[in-house]
Amino acid sequence: EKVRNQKMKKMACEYEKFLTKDSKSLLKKYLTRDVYERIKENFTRLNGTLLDCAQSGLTHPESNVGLYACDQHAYKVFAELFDAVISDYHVGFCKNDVHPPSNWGDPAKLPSIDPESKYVISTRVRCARSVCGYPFCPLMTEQDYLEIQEKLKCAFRTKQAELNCEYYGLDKMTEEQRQQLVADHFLFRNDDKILEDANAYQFWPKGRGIFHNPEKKLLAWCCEEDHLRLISMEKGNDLRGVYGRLKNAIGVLESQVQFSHDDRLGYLTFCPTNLGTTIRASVHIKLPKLAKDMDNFKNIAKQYSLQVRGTGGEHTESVGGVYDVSNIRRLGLTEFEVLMEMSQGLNKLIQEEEKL
Ligand code: ADP
Ligand code: CIR
Repeated sequence: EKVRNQKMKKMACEYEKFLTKDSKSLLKKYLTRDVYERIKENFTRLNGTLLDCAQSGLTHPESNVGLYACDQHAYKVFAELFDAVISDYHVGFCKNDVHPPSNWGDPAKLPSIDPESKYVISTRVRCARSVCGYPFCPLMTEQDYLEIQEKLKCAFRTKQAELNCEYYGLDKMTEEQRQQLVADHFLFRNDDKILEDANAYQFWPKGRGIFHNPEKKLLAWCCEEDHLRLISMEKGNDLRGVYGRLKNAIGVLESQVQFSHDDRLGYLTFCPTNLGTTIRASVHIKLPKLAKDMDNFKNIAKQYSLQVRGTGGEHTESVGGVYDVSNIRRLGLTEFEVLMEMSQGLNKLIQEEEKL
């Protein structure tokens, strides 16, 4: 209780400072004085406070969202704030809406993207899962990190034939190996200030690592932002193949590990932007004409429910004119619908490039 009270005091202080800062974040937009007063003393079963959810956003007014769930219960305990942020980000998903049941559909029925193979360099689809019974990073103990790593290693070992992935712990890797994996876009880093201040890097590199198959087309991140990120990626534009591989692999893992799921919000994740299907389907793409006016590029992308990121992912710049374009919405539609939205939007975006 003492720690909790200290956190509430710190929150009060940081909130007053935050009010004087300029920010376009969703935290700024929805943590109004009224909302703050109503939820400031709430806490989760694990004593997670509003500070544990908002710390990063308060420290970084440049955040897009600025809010994280410290554990699964935070979505209910601070619902007034989370629901507002969620319905703004996942356009159209309102307070009383319910995420549909999982439906990965038939990958072969997806439209092809960039049919003439003129623009797309590589294709990636990822999803996230949280292991049942554990909080998210800010409240995880060192023991939690190690246990989750063990559970995932065990699942991959049992299903070696289907998944065909080896585990490479961050603590066992040489610096050269690590850098190469990052440069090739396979591995995460720990230099994102926004995540650091969300308390996502505690006990680093304990419990962190990557699973991948020999071709590095199926990969899994252990205890990065979420307990598990499962990734399917390859050079080229074969979205059907990439998505199909992810569909099969997550099915196998779900037979081995129990993942946190909510009747209304779908699969639960640390960041509210990842709820629901948790799917981000992206391409690395060069659209040189659109990229000449970045504000316009981002606006057009947004009209097709697409987000533009830099080459190294979130909060990075573009290198050599390569952008990461992916779906914005993950909640309130099925997995298959997410992929349809992304592929149709991308084809429209390519048409816009060709008009210029
Ligand atoms: P996520 O939230 O999906 O993990 P990030 O924005 O943190 O996304 O990116 C993670 C990594 O994946 C980065 O190294 C990024 O460059 C890489 N990446 C994303 N999309 C693609 C793609 N289509 N092809 C190759 N690499 C990609
Ligand atoms: C932020 O607020 O900027 C980070 N917490 C990431 C939010 C999700 N990413 C995104 O919309 N680009």
